[in-house]
This record gives sequence, C-alpha cells and structure tokens, in this order.
Amino acid sequence: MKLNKEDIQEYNEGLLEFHQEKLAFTKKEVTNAEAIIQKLVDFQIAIPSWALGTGGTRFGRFSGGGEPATLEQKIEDVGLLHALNQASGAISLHIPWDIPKDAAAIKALADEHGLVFDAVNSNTFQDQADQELSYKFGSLQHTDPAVRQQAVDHNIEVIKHGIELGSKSLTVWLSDGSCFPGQINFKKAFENTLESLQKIYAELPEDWKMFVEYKAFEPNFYSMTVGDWGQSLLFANKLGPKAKTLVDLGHHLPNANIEQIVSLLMMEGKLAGFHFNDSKYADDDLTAGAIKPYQLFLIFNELVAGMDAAGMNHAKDLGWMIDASHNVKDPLEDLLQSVEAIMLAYAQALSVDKEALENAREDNDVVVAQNILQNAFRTDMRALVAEARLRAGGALNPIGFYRKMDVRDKLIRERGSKTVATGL
Ligand SMILES: [Mn+2]
Repeated sequence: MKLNKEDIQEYNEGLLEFHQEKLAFTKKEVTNAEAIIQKLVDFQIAIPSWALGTGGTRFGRFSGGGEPATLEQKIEDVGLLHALNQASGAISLHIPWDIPKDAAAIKALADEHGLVFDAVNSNTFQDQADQELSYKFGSLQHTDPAVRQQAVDHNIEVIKHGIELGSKSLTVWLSDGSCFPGQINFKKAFENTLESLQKIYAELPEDWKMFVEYKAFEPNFYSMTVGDWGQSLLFANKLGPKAKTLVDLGHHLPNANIEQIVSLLMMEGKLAGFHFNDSKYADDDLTAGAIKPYQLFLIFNELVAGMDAAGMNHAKDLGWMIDASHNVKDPLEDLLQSVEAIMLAYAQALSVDKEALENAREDNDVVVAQNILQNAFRTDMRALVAEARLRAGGALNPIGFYRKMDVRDKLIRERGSKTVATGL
C-alpha cells in the first residue's frame, strides 16, 4: 500500500496551529534553529531489510501480522516509513535473506518510493540450506581454507548484488570467535580473518567502502575475532583506506564510553558509520533512545564535532542505519520511534555552542562545560524535528497518522496474519 500525500497534508492542517506555537517558542530558545531544520531535512537514516518483521528471542517470537514476505513488500514498508517521516530514504539489504532476483525492477520500485540502497550486508554467521561447508567453527577465520574461500566468495557475491543496486559499501559482521578457552589460536584466527578480508577488499569497486563491524560477545561467548573497536581498527588499518570501523551501539561491554570511541575513530578518519539501537544489559536491540537518550546525545555531540572538524557532509559521509529488533511492538511504529529519537539527539547536538564548550574546557571550568551539554540535552527539539518533516512533506505526527489510517490492519488484510519476514 501507499500513503496519499493529500491525506498527510489534511492531517497536518489539524495539528498546524499548536505546532507553530511550539516552533515559535523553540526558535526563541535555539538561536540556530533554521540551520538545524535544514540539516534535519537532509539527514536520512537507512532501514535494514531485516528489521521490518517481528523480532524474537530464543524463547519465542510473537508476530503481529502483515509482515512483508518478499523484498518488494519490504521496500514498500520502508516506502511507508519514508512517506511518514521523510527521513528513512534508504534501505540496507541483507544477503542471502533478500537477494534481488531482478535488480533493475527492484531498483525501479525503490526509486518509486524515493529510496536508495545503503550498505549491503553479508551473512556468514549461519548455514544456508544449499551451502556446501559449515560455518559452525567460523567463516573468515576458519582453520579450513576451503571454508574461508566459501565465505570470501559469498562476500564477493554480495558486492556484485550491491553494484547492481547502486550501493556503495559492504558491511561485514562476523560471528567468528570461540566459545571455550583453548578452542582457537587467537593469532591464527586473526591472520586467517585478515587474509580473507584482504581478498574481499581487493574486489571492492574504487568508490566503495568496507565497514568492519565489531561485537563483544554472542554468539561466541569466550572470544570474538572482531570483538571491539581496537580489533576492528587493526583490521581496517591493515586493509587500507576503504576499510573503516562500524559502531553498533549494542556491541560493547557494559558501560563502555562509546562517545570517546567515536571521537578517536573520527580523529583517525576511520569511522564508517553507525548502527543505532539501545540496550540495558547487552545487545538488546531496543528502540534508539529508549533507555539511554543522554548517551545518544553525547555520541551525536562527538559526531557533529568530528564531522565539522573534518569538513564532512553530515548526511552523506558516514553510514547511518538502524539495527534494532522489535519483539513486542509493531516494527514500523518502532522504527518511527527510533528515527525520531535519532533526529532529536542530532538536533540537540547541533544546538551546542561549540566555541563556548571549548573555552570552558580550556579553562578547566567543569561546571560550565557540563551545563552547556546538559542544557542542550534538556532543550525540547521536537518542534524542530516536526518542522523538518513538515517542510519535506512528511507527517507532523507520523505514528498518529499511521494509526489514523489503520496501516497495520490494511497490511494484515493485504498480506495475511501469518506472513513471516526473513530476518532475525
Ligand atoms: Mn549491527
């Protein structure tokens, strides 16, 4: 299904007066409000093709129905999100869950919804039905060169799909590691992985990047071969300029200072981009900003500072994607909440007086430095984010409109209550 622009406009008119009052108040408080609104209009966050269905845990999965069963339906769902918020204009495909059989037709459909293709993602963390050799003991790190080659070939195939769709990056997340002390030789596992990654890197087109994503634990529980940003950066530095480190917010040990990691990766020109989600305990994959919104803001504060210092385009030069799972919510509503939280944190970071902050730091005025950040975080930016959506043609209240139009019920009627989207 598709949303009608006129319906969105009519809905917005009913909310306009109150919105404009709020906006006028925020503009009094935030001196660079217009510049922030423009940056928000430009900012797009990719939606992964695996996040459109209900997620689950090893204890079960409770589908809400109407899930997209095909790649075409997944593109339609991202199209719905983009029509609502005008900030989800990209989709990130996971191979082999979403192999485009007719790339030209898929590209045309995406184009119809105003979507482009973000990073393509390979999968060597599970065995596929038609797969010859098993990844039970790793893929790119495997002791058997034939398994490593199979995993390399898969990644090269993913690059080829990406080229057909206009993607510009390959994200490699490996579950490689070990579950017990003594199981693997750490050095050999690293060297095998590096050699495998080098073979994949050699196949990247000139204007492509390789995103090396790290994760502290799970599914391996003793060691992960790309376990933290140090290991990822080591690989990225050895591989070359096209390889960079991808930060997934849920992939750290508890209480890691992610904003500091971001700052240093940017200093090195090695930050690839982000996978947004939130967590309380581990890789919980909850809605961005649901648990630690202040951390999300502090990360954006470093991102904006680092991007500005390097003269980067906020919207284009780093990869922005949501990587979350929705166990108890409508996936589309959850994704709308995540995008809103990311936009709010970004807007708050854009409002920070960088010069005043740097002066306070130089003077060791701890109180002023802390206040500058906390004041920005405590400023209500919802009207600016809504205004950006309004100017771009989206809904003032995306979830409100989604519910008013009974979108989920319509999807259930269209697709049935038993469809299952491929994914996690
Ligand atoms: Mn991720």
